[in-house]
Amino acid sequence: MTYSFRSIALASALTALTLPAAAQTAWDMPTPYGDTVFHTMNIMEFADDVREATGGQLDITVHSAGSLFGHPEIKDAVRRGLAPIGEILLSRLANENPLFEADSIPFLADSYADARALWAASRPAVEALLAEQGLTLLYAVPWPGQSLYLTEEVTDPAALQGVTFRAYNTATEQLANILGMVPTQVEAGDIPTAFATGRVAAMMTSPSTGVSSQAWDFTSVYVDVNAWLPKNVIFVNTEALNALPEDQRAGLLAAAAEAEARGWAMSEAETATQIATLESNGMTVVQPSEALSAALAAAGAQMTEEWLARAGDEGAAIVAAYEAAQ
Ligand code: PCA
Repeated sequence: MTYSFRSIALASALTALTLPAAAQTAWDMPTPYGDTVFHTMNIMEFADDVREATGGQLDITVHSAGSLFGHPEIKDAVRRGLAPIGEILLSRLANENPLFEADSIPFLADSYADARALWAASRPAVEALLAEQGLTLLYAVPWPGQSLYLTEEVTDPAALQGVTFRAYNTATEQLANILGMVPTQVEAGDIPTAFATGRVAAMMTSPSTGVSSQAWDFTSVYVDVNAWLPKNVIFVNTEALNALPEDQRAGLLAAAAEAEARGWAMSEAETATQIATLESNGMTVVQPSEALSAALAAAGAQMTEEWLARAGDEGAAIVAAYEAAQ
């Protein structure tokens, strides 16, 4: 039997019609922080990179500032598959396991080099704990060092007694309690309202969050304590990851590795510029007094000890690996 050119052309046209189109995937990505925050800007770039690497086949829509799920809901939303991918502050999971809050202990790792070494030492444990919940860690990026925002300069740590304090995880709550302050949990986006309504009068956060919340509107002194660099983590529902075609999965992982490197550089680069922005908006930038430094260092030592007691052998192994790398 011979085929005419016409029937061959027709047959291949029909084959083309019945071939499945390359699968396109649309992912919603809930994140906690606002659009002007460098973490969110980095994630937007990550989503662009993923689109580019996959020829538009994997299309991530970022829902910033807790607009799709609130910060406390994001991890479980991704675990349950309500959203395939998301971002949270890692230490918000401290109630599940103390290994998640190693990066929020004052002065355990208070430079970018130390933060990198601590992350290298703790990453395998964090990955394994998330994997148990059906989550795959994609990347982590630290905030700049955490410093103290006050309405007036404090040189004697006794002056902090009874001052209301905005906390964002259990570690900041513990620190406040040790210093005799009165902590209240407040999401980053609610900071201006919490100060304006008198719920809190002091906080410790990065210069990045100081700028994004316009801290000069409600505090006047930035005490450059630079005590720890807590990280945001970006993670994906493992089933959703495995359901991607191989090339899309590879594109996603490559973009994540790039976002991790870029995010650490962005964080480090904006530390000085954001402190300068606080200052140019009228805040006084001071170094901590000796007495305040000593009180904060003592609080850090106490929190390290208490964390080691909570985190057991695994915590001790992380600290040992971290110290060996320094
Ligand atoms: N900003 C976030 C977490 C740490 C930081 O620098 C916040 O204040 O909520």
